[in-house]
Amino acid sequence: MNIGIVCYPTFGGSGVVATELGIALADKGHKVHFITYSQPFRLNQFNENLFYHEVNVNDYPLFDYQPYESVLASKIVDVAIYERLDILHVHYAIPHASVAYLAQQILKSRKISLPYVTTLHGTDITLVGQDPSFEPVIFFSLNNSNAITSVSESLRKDTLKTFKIANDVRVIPNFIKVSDYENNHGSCHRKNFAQPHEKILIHISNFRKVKRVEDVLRVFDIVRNRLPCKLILVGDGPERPAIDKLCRELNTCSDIISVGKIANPKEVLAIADLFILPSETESFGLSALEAMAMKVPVISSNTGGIPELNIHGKTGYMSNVGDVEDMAKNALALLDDEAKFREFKTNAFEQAKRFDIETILPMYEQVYHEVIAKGIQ
Ligand code: GMT
Repeated sequence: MNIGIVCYPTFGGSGVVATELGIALADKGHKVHFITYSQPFRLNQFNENLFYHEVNVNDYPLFDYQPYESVLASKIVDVAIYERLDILHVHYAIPHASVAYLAQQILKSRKISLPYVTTLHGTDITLVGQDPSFEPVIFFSLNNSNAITSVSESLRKDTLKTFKIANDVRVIPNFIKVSDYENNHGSCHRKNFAQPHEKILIHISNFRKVKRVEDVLRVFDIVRNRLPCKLILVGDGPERPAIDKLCRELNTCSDIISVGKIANPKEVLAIADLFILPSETESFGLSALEAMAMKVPVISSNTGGIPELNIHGKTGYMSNVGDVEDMAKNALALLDDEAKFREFKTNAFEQAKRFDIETILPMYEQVYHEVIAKGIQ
């Protein structure tokens, strides 16, 4: 198939999923065309089946807001015609689903059929999607998607609760390529971050409010009072100043290592003992899956789609949002008991294997085949 993919190329779960999906499809022989405003950060390898089409919005003094959607729609039309796309797959509803619809209608006027699949990732429904100013556009473009997928059952339910759409929403969970994790002999050395007797806690996110990174610091503070440990923070974002302030207040900065944004965090995950994910809401928790694939148990909140991934008492523990005392208690229960910790590491990896790309990729291919066969109305 000739597949067009539209996504956010920046650091963030939806862009990672879209890019890894595109790479896996290309490895399988499909031709994959990324249509984005900059090169997706994980699209950093040569593959004869992978193509990147940049969307350039020219500055013009009249515009207070750049007409990105119009340029993206025009680019999709161009790529669809000249690369003969069979299907377009857009990740994150806003604004990609409505842009896909516009491109589809333009192509239809030229007697070209381009069905589109919309994959919902989470905040496009649970946060941004709740904003009434987007409602009519999201409702319309979801209802007109030729297929909708969501990354968890929880997100599927949230979508159907928020938007009374007639369209079906199929769950296709996020994935990892297990073999990449099994063969990871990284260059990140534990001794550069912690003493041999110290444990390493890790958190990876885009440091937005929804991630509750302050809770990570509070959990770490409690655990650190009980046993020697370090905290590695991966990522950056708007909450960073608040985090810096809190670690000064708690007097824990000397034991926290902020490494910033990392394109592929496997290597640093390889030296961690526990992954902390206390999010307010989380449709899936791809970073937790990446941690589990590295045999790192997860201490998380029990919100959204996290329970579909993290099995309480087996691959990690879950607590109510904001209950940092309980999260710290759970972290200590694991770090204090070597046999239990080892068992949880194995369980985490076994659970991650259920989300291997080998299992998930055919689900997307199936959706593409069905949608292409059905065509557009
Ligand atoms: O987690 C983020 O803040 C980024 C966001 C995105 O769209 O880039 O992530 C969402 O999509 C990921 C990939 O499907 C999911 O694993 C994350 O759980 C989801 N984030 C939230 O729901 C907050």
